[in-house]
Amino acid sequence: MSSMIPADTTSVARPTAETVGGMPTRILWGVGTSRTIRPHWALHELDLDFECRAISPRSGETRTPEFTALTARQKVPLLQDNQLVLTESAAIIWYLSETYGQDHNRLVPGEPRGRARCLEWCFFVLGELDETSLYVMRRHNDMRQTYGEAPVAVEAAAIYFQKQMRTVERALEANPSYILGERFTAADILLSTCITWAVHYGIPVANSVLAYNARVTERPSYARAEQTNGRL
Ligand SMILES: N[C@@H](CCC(=O)N[C@@H](CS)C(=O)NCC(=O)O)C(=O)O
Repeated sequence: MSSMIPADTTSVARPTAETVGGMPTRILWGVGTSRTIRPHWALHELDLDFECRAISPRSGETRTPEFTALTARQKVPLLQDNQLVLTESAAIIWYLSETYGQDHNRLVPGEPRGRARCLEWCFFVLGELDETSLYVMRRHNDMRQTYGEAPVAVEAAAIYFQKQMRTVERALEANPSYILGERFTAADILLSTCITWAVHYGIPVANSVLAYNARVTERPSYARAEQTNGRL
Protein backbone atom coordinates (compact mmCIF):
# COMPACT_ATOMS: atom_id res chain seq x y z
CA MET A 1 0.00 0.00 0.00
CA SER A 2 1.48 3.32 -0.96
CA SER A 3 1.16 6.78 0.52
CA MET A 4 -1.71 9.09 -0.43
CA ILE A 5 0.70 11.97 -0.85
CA PRO A 6 0.65 12.90 -4.54
CA ALA A 7 3.34 14.15 -6.84
CA ASP A 8 4.79 17.65 -6.54
CA THR A 9 2.11 20.33 -6.33
CA THR A 10 4.27 23.42 -6.43
CA SER A 11 4.02 24.07 -10.16
CA VAL A 12 0.23 24.26 -10.57
CA ALA A 13 -1.56 27.57 -11.07
CA ARG A 14 -3.39 28.60 -7.93
CA PRO A 15 -6.52 30.71 -7.66
CA THR A 16 -6.05 34.18 -6.26
CA ALA A 17 -8.21 35.41 -3.41
CA GLU A 18 -9.74 38.84 -3.02
CA THR A 19 -7.65 40.98 -0.71
CA VAL A 20 -8.40 43.51 2.00
CA GLY A 21 -5.52 45.86 2.75
CA GLY A 22 -3.21 43.56 0.78
CA MET A 23 -4.22 40.48 2.84
CA PRO A 24 -6.16 37.65 1.17
CA THR A 25 -9.61 37.25 2.70
CA ARG A 26 -9.76 33.50 2.22
CA ILE A 27 -6.79 31.18 2.74
CA LEU A 28 -6.86 27.40 2.56
CA TRP A 29 -3.93 25.63 4.17
CA GLY A 30 -2.99 22.12 3.12
CA VAL A 31 -2.47 20.07 -0.01
CA GLY A 32 -1.80 16.55 -1.06
CA THR A 33 -4.11 14.25 0.89
CA SER A 34 -7.61 12.78 0.79
CA ARG A 35 -8.62 15.14 3.60
CA THR A 36 -7.14 18.30 2.10
CA ILE A 37 -8.73 17.81 -1.32
CA ARG A 38 -12.23 18.04 0.23
CA PRO A 39 -12.26 21.80 0.89
CA HIS A 40 -10.42 22.43 -2.39
CA TRP A 41 -13.25 20.59 -4.16
CA ALA A 42 -15.92 22.54 -2.24
CA LEU A 43 -14.29 25.90 -2.98
CA HIS A 44 -14.27 25.09 -6.69
CA GLU A 45 -17.87 23.79 -6.61
CA LEU A 46 -18.91 27.08 -5.02
CA ASP A 47 -16.76 29.07 -7.45
CA LEU A 48 -14.90 30.88 -4.65
CA ASP A 49 -11.51 32.55 -4.91
CA PHE A 50 -8.92 31.56 -2.35
CA GLU A 51 -5.25 31.63 -1.69
CA CYS A 52 -3.68 28.22 -1.19
CA ARG A 53 -0.88 27.71 1.30
CA ALA A 54 0.54 24.47 -0.04
CA ILE A 55 1.80 22.91 3.16
CA SER A 56 1.94 19.13 3.59
CA PRO A 57 1.59 16.93 6.66
CA ARG A 58 4.65 15.23 8.09
CA SER A 59 6.91 17.67 6.27
CA GLY A 60 7.47 19.94 9.25
CA GLU A 61 5.30 22.58 7.56
CA THR A 62 2.37 21.98 9.92
CA ARG A 63 4.66 22.56 12.92
CA THR A 64 5.83 26.08 12.22
CA PRO A 65 5.04 28.78 14.83
CA GLU A 66 2.79 30.54 12.27
CA PHE A 67 0.65 27.46 11.62
CA THR A 68 0.67 26.30 15.24
CA ALA A 69 -0.71 29.69 16.24
CA LEU A 70 -3.71 28.88 14.05
CA THR A 71 -4.20 25.31 15.29
CA ALA A 72 -2.59 23.47 18.17
CA ARG A 73 -3.54 20.23 16.39
CA GLN A 74 -1.03 21.06 13.64
CA LYS A 75 -3.21 19.39 11.04
CA VAL A 76 -4.48 20.26 7.60
CA PRO A 77 -6.83 21.26 6.07
CA LEU A 78 -7.42 24.62 7.75
CA LEU A 79 -9.45 27.52 6.39
CA GLN A 80 -9.08 31.19 7.25
CA ASP A 81 -12.03 33.23 6.07
CA ASN A 82 -11.77 36.82 7.22
CA GLN A 83 -11.50 36.43 11.01
CA LEU A 84 -12.73 32.83 11.12
CA VAL A 85 -10.26 29.96 11.56
CA LEU A 86 -11.79 26.55 10.88
CA THR A 87 -10.36 23.03 10.91
CA GLU A 88 -11.96 19.67 10.04
CA SER A 89 -12.60 19.06 6.35
CA ALA A 90 -16.34 18.41 6.75
CA ALA A 91 -16.91 21.51 8.88
CA ILE A 92 -15.08 23.64 6.31
CA ILE A 93 -17.25 22.32 3.45
CA TRP A 94 -20.42 22.81 5.48
CA TYR A 95 -19.47 26.36 6.45
CA LEU A 96 -18.54 27.35 2.90
CA SER A 97 -21.84 26.07 1.53
CA GLU A 98 -23.93 27.66 4.28
CA THR A 99 -22.14 30.99 3.87
CA TYR A 100 -21.62 31.27 0.13
CA GLY A 101 -23.76 28.57 -1.52
CA GLN A 102 -26.36 29.66 -4.03
CA ASP A 103 -29.34 27.74 -5.32
CA HIS A 104 -27.39 26.28 -8.23
CA ASN A 105 -24.33 25.13 -6.27
CA ARG A 106 -25.29 24.65 -2.60
CA LEU A 107 -23.69 21.56 -1.04
CA VAL A 108 -26.08 21.26 1.93
CA PRO A 109 -29.84 20.77 1.53
CA GLY A 110 -32.06 23.60 2.77
CA GLU A 111 -34.88 21.74 4.51
CA PRO A 112 -34.49 19.93 7.86
CA ARG A 113 -34.96 16.35 6.70
CA GLY A 114 -32.59 16.79 3.79
CA ARG A 115 -30.04 18.40 6.10
CA ALA A 116 -30.38 15.56 8.60
CA ARG A 117 -29.88 12.96 5.85
CA CYS A 118 -26.85 14.84 4.60
CA LEU A 119 -25.38 15.06 8.10
CA GLU A 120 -26.10 11.36 8.64
CA TRP A 121 -24.03 10.47 5.57
CA CYS A 122 -21.27 12.89 6.51
CA PHE A 123 -20.92 11.42 10.01
CA PHE A 124 -21.10 7.89 8.62
CA VAL A 125 -18.35 8.52 6.07
CA LEU A 126 -16.08 10.29 8.55
CA GLY A 127 -16.66 7.92 11.44
CA GLU A 128 -16.92 4.54 9.78
CA LEU A 129 -15.05 4.83 6.48
CA ASP A 130 -12.39 7.44 7.18
CA GLU A 131 -11.43 7.28 10.86
CA THR A 132 -12.32 3.70 11.77
CA SER A 133 -11.17 2.01 8.57
CA LEU A 134 -8.90 3.90 6.18
CA TYR A 135 -7.05 5.96 8.75
CA VAL A 136 -6.42 2.86 10.87
CA MET A 137 -4.83 1.30 7.80
CA ARG A 138 -2.78 4.42 7.20
CA ARG A 139 -1.58 4.66 10.79
CA HIS A 140 -0.56 1.04 11.11
CA ASN A 141 0.89 0.57 7.65
CA ASP A 142 2.14 3.75 5.92
CA MET A 143 2.87 5.44 9.26
CA ARG A 144 3.92 2.34 11.21
CA GLN A 145 7.17 3.99 12.25
CA THR A 146 5.13 6.43 14.34
CA TYR A 147 2.07 4.39 15.36
CA GLY A 148 3.39 0.82 15.32
CA GLU A 149 3.03 -1.99 12.81
CA ALA A 150 -0.25 -3.88 13.24
CA PRO A 151 -1.01 -6.14 10.26
CA VAL A 152 -4.01 -7.76 11.96
CA ALA A 153 -5.59 -4.36 12.61
CA VAL A 154 -4.88 -3.29 9.02
CA GLU A 155 -6.52 -6.40 7.58
CA ALA A 156 -9.50 -6.13 9.92
CA ALA A 157 -9.95 -2.46 8.99
CA ALA A 158 -10.06 -3.34 5.29
CA ILE A 159 -12.71 -6.00 5.95
CA TYR A 160 -14.68 -3.56 8.12
CA PHE A 161 -14.55 -0.97 5.33
CA GLN A 162 -16.03 -3.44 2.85
CA LYS A 163 -18.81 -4.33 5.27
CA GLN A 164 -19.67 -0.68 5.86
CA MET A 165 -19.73 -0.07 2.12
CA ARG A 166 -22.81 -2.30 1.78
CA THR A 167 -24.81 0.68 3.02
CA VAL A 168 -23.38 2.76 0.18
CA GLU A 169 -24.09 0.04 -2.40
CA ARG A 170 -27.71 -0.17 -1.26
CA ALA A 171 -28.17 3.60 -1.34
CA LEU A 172 -26.72 3.75 -4.86
CA GLU A 173 -29.17 1.04 -6.01
CA ALA A 174 -31.97 3.44 -5.10
CA ASN A 175 -30.20 6.65 -6.21
CA PRO A 176 -27.36 5.96 -8.62
CA SER A 177 -26.63 9.64 -9.31
CA TYR A 178 -25.59 10.94 -5.91
CA ILE A 179 -25.66 9.50 -2.42
CA LEU A 180 -28.62 11.66 -1.37
CA GLY A 181 -30.48 11.37 -4.66
CA GLU A 182 -30.56 13.84 -7.49
CA ARG A 183 -28.34 16.51 -6.00
CA PHE A 184 -24.57 16.59 -5.43
CA THR A 185 -23.83 17.43 -1.77
CA ALA A 186 -21.10 17.65 0.85
CA ALA A 187 -21.68 13.95 1.53
CA ASP A 188 -20.58 13.10 -2.03
CA ILE A 189 -17.31 14.99 -1.56
CA LEU A 190 -16.53 13.09 1.64
CA LEU A 191 -17.64 9.72 0.27
CA SER A 192 -15.84 10.03 -3.04
CA THR A 193 -12.54 10.93 -1.39
CA CYS A 194 -12.81 7.83 0.80
CA ILE A 195 -13.61 5.61 -2.21
CA THR A 196 -10.57 6.97 -4.07
CA TRP A 197 -8.47 6.37 -0.96
CA ALA A 198 -9.76 2.78 -0.64
CA VAL A 199 -9.06 2.02 -4.30
CA HIS A 200 -5.56 3.38 -3.77
CA TYR A 201 -5.14 0.93 -0.89
CA GLY A 202 -6.33 -1.98 -3.02
CA ILE A 203 -9.55 -2.62 -1.11
CA PRO A 204 -12.12 -4.31 -3.40
CA VAL A 205 -14.96 -1.90 -4.22
CA ALA A 206 -18.24 -2.83 -5.99
CA ASN A 207 -18.63 -1.87 -9.65
CA SER A 208 -21.67 0.28 -8.88
CA VAL A 209 -19.56 2.26 -6.40
CA LEU A 210 -16.71 2.62 -8.87
CA ALA A 211 -19.18 3.88 -11.49
CA TYR A 212 -20.57 6.41 -9.00
CA ASN A 213 -17.06 7.57 -8.11
CA ALA A 214 -16.06 7.91 -11.76
CA ARG A 215 -19.17 10.04 -12.34
CA VAL A 216 -18.65 12.44 -9.44
CA THR A 217 -14.93 12.85 -10.10
CA GLU A 218 -15.72 13.79 -13.71
CA ARG A 219 -17.08 17.07 -12.39
CA PRO A 220 -14.99 20.03 -13.61
CA SER A 221 -14.59 21.23 -10.03
CA TYR A 222 -12.85 17.98 -9.12
CA ALA A 223 -10.31 18.49 -11.90
CA ARG A 224 -9.70 22.00 -10.56
CA ALA A 225 -9.33 20.60 -7.04
CA GLU A 226 -6.71 18.18 -8.33
CA GLN A 227 -4.84 21.15 -9.74
CA THR A 228 -4.77 23.10 -6.49
CA ASN A 229 -4.49 20.13 -4.09
CA GLY A 230 -2.48 17.74 -6.24
CA ARG A 231 -3.74 14.40 -7.54
CA LEU A 232 -4.46 11.62 -5.08
N1 LIG B 1 -10.52 14.83 10.74
C1 LIG B 1 -9.57 15.72 10.13
C2 LIG B 1 -8.28 14.98 9.87
C3 LIG B 1 -7.13 15.94 9.57
C4 LIG B 1 -5.82 15.17 9.48
O1 LIG B 1 -5.59 14.15 10.17
N2 LIG B 1 -4.94 15.69 8.65
C5 LIG B 1 -3.65 15.07 8.46
C6 LIG B 1 -3.34 14.96 6.97
S1 LIG B 1 -4.51 13.95 6.12
C7 LIG B 1 -2.57 15.94 9.06
O2 LIG B 1 -2.61 17.15 8.90
N3 LIG B 1 -1.58 15.37 9.73
C8 LIG B 1 -0.48 16.16 10.23
C9 LIG B 1 0.51 15.36 10.91
O3 LIG B 1 0.16 14.23 11.30
O4 LIG B 1 1.62 15.84 11.03
C10 LIG B 1 -10.16 16.31 8.84
O5 LIG B 1 -10.96 15.60 8.18
O6 LIG B 1 -9.87 17.45 8.51
